[in-house]
Amino acid sequence: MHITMTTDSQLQVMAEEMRLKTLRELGCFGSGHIGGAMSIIETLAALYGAVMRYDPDNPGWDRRDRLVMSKGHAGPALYAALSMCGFFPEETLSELNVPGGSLPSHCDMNRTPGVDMTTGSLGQGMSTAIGLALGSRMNGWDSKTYLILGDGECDEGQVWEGAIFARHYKLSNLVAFIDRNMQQLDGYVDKVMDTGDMAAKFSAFGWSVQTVDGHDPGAIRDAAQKAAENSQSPTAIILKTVKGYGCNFAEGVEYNHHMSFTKEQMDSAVAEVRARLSAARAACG
Ligand SMILES: Cc1ncc(C[n+]2csc(CCOP(=O)(O)OP(=O)(O)O)c2C)c(N)n1
Repeated sequence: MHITMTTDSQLQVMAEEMRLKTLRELGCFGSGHIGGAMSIIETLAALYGAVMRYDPDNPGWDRRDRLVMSKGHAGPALYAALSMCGFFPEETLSELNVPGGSLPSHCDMNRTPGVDMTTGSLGQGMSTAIGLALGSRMNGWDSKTYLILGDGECDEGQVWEGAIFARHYKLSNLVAFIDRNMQQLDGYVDKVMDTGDMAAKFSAFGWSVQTVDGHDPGAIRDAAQKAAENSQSPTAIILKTVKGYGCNFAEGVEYNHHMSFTKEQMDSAVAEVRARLSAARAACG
């Protein structure tokens, strides 16, 4: 079971709704990981709107597809997606970071319905996603595991150890998205640690590689569907993204990883996204 968004423009509407909910969620808390949440919205819309198999009434269904948000600080974007898919009521989004609540800053599978893996220590999501993919295969399930990595996160050696492992075991049911927004916590990726040509690197590690516009949910859906046809190797999908995309006080700002903001700034960002949402709805006809 999943929401089936058949057209590109429907997926675009879903993405803008998700962006709006994520901003409101962060707005309730007053600060947060805006940059990396905004850059991954269209991927979540494509996955939850048109690609993944899941059942919100049975989040632990063993034959579901799994998502590992390895850049766990983007939890708020995932929570918006999960609420839109019916895993919990939308009102819960106002409880981001509330002590003892179900929506912690970073993803926690023991606290949030629909979160498939606990994350936050960068690099580890590659290993846990591999475990999920291998486990699915050993159980004879046709489930897929989708992994979301940050490009700064790819500084972690664990990512590349996992890349070797996944290729060796031909984990074609594993698809890794790399959020190539070229920024990380303390600045631009090429200044902090230049990771070079990410597509060439994954290709050299034996993965099938695609590169797509990470703000085009239809292109991301198509790339995921193409990956599903590959039975020989894991797939890496490099997402060309902009950190803070669509949030007017974050986009284009060097230090937009974790931000505080005024009510006026957030109101202005929300108003702009509302306008984008109206335009996307109008494009749907
Ligand atoms: C092992 C580890 N080292 C350092 C950190 C601190 N940290 C949190 S987010 C971040 C930068 C992540 O950048 P990137 O992966 O590019 O994420 P994005 O820009 O997409 O948000 C760092 C260094 C961490 N969470 N885990």
